[in-house]
Amino acid sequence: MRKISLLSILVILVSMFQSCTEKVETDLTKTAFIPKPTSVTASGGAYNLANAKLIYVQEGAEGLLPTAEIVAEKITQLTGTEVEIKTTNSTPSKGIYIAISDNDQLNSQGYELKIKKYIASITGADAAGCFFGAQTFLQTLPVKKAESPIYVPTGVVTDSPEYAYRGAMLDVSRHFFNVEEVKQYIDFLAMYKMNVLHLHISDDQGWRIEIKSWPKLTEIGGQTEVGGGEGGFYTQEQYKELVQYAADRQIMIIPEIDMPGHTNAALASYAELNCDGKARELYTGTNVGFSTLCTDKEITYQFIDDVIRELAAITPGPYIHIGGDESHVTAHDDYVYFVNKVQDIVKKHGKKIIGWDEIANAKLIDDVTVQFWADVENTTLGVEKGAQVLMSPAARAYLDMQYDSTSHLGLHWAGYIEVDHGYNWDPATLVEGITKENILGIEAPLWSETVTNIDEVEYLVFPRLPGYAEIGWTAPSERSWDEYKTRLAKHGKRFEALGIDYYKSALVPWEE
Ligand code: TNX
Repeated sequence: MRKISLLSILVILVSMFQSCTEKVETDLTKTAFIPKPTSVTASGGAYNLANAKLIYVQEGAEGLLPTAEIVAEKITQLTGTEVEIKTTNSTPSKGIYIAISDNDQLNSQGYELKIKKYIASITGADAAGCFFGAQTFLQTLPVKKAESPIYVPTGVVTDSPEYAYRGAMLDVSRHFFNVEEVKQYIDFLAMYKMNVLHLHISDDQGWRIEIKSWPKLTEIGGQTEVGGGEGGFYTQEQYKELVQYAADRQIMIIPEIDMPGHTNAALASYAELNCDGKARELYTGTNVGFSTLCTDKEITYQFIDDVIRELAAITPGPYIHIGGDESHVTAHDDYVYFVNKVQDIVKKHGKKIIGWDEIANAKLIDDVTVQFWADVENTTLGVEKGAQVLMSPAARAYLDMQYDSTSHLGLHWAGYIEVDHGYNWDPATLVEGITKENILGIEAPLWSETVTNIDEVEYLVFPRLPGYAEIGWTAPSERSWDEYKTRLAKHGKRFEALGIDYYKSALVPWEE
């Protein structure tokens, strides 16, 4: 008995000594935030995360509850203790507080994070701002479960994004990714304050969304993928589940039906969509530009009307992407006629249009966004016609480009994109004649010809994705590769803790 208590006293003494010798970080400006916030000031103290047993959410702002739940879950993972969520109509003095800000100086999607000794408060210009502020707070925490108390440096972060639209694309057609995998991809975007997931849900190799009025699209067109694997598709219920999961993380899903080219899966499912009335074979290769819908058949537009109607009904966001790229076997006039008609259909169903830069060759209705990927002429033509531009330059922002000639996944038709090359550009000055006023935002697409599962996706996405998130969020005057790479280096451990298989670029001074 006596011996045991002596031993326990010794254990207590040793652990006290250890915690005294562990340095508590009190300088908030040393935190490696990505994307880099507009302003960070330190106040030199420390907030003990043990105070975070309660998260208060402003009463009447129930839209903030998903943010509170995500923060609570993370804290529980790190501390092992349950975190309770409550609504309140007064500002608490202890815990975590999430509320819509009454500071009307905050820009849309902006927030203030104030960390004091007993309370961390996140006030956003809107629900999105609150979520982004919460992500900033989460980046102050250790990456793994800790045995000793967790301290967070005190101070204030004031922040808002450079561009309203910060996205990534996932091609689920060339290879299919299931609901769980797409949720993981959404989590990646959420960590870095990206707010758009563009889902490329139809292409030559696979049709991936249930359309109830055209069931063979998925019964036939969804049954394979590049390399001949079994493919797959989302039921409308599953798609809605993804939309909700994304919305809880302030991410909007933009679905893309690529047309008139990139449509072999549809042409294999319904013979009547082909000009010759003959169904095509399913395709599992990686060529592009060989398929086209029949632009002068009435049924083509009935088909599109049905698809867009069903898709618009389950897509709460304002946009539908109509593709329009690489329609090499559609005659120019037919292409223009087709894109004109499709714009009217999308508009009729209450959605705004995004299309790859080729669509600028058509007449553009109001409120169209042209996604620049390769052709400067097309894009400037789009701007002349009044379109906004979404910046996805293949040579800088394509997540499926290899890092260098040794990369075991990816393509290199637009060049190699090492981590610095992916980071070191400014959307507002990259293309002559396209300035910030024309730009809606930035998007990094991941085409999936060479990636078959989420681990392979991770290798191409990390560590480039945080860089694209920062380009979208942080003013160019505040960004430099030399400084960014030291922050990125500190995220390596974060990737590891999350089980992310990332590319350990030799250009980044990763921390051991
Ligand atoms: C070009 S980018 C494509 C895609 C391919 C991609 C591969 C664009 C609008 N079209 O069909 O998957 O290259 O990098």
